[in-house]
Amino acid sequence: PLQAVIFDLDGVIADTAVVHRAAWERLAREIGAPFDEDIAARMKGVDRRGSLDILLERAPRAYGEQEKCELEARKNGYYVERIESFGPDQLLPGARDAVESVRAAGLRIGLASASRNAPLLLERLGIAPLFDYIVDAARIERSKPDPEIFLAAAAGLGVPPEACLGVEDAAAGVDSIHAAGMVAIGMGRREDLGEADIVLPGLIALRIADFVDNKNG
Ligand code: B16
Ligand code: MG
Repeated sequence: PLQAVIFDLDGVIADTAVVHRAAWERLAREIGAPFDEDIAARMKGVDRRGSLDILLERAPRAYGEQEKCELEARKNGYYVERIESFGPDQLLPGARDAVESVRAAGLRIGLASASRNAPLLLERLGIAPLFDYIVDAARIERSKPDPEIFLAAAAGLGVPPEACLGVEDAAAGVDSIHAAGMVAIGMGRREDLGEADIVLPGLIALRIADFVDNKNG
């Protein structure tokens, strides 16, 4: 039976996927690297270095380790500048209700965000106390689609992976959930989330009761 729901943050709970994208696009312009829909889709849900490596695949020149760190810091500066002014208004529709309905159903709640800015963002959104366990992205070695982050969330909650449901907006995240042995709910468009077990337009459409075993039924 279902015991926990593990949420991704960017693009599921908060409207930050577009902010990450805009920051990468600005950096791409500055270094003369191409940026298109394909690159944006591949970057989604992938950690900072993984995203930078995708951006640099078609950059006009190669970058050394120290330069890569500088580019990451520059992109993060653009991102943080925007989320500093975020508040509860930047929660995606239905996000708070969805998380609270999971709690009301007696399930545990985890956060599996690759973002090192997740603690700041949760604070700004005013929902940090709703989570039983938040994975520390800085301690995750392998980016989504590797299962490490969702497995770490399940372990932190003290729940076996097969009793968890994962919620994601990115293809890499859906693959991470599946590799962890969990059921994947995708948020967004079916064509972006082909492998998801169920696709909903957003958390506003999540009815957690549909996923909880009904002992009387
Ligand atoms: P940061 P999620 C991911 O968060 C974002 O989807 C992805 O675009 C970003 O590159 C990654 O976090 C790292 O974020 O640079 O803030 O550490 O979707 O896993 O919540
Ligand atoms: Mg995401």
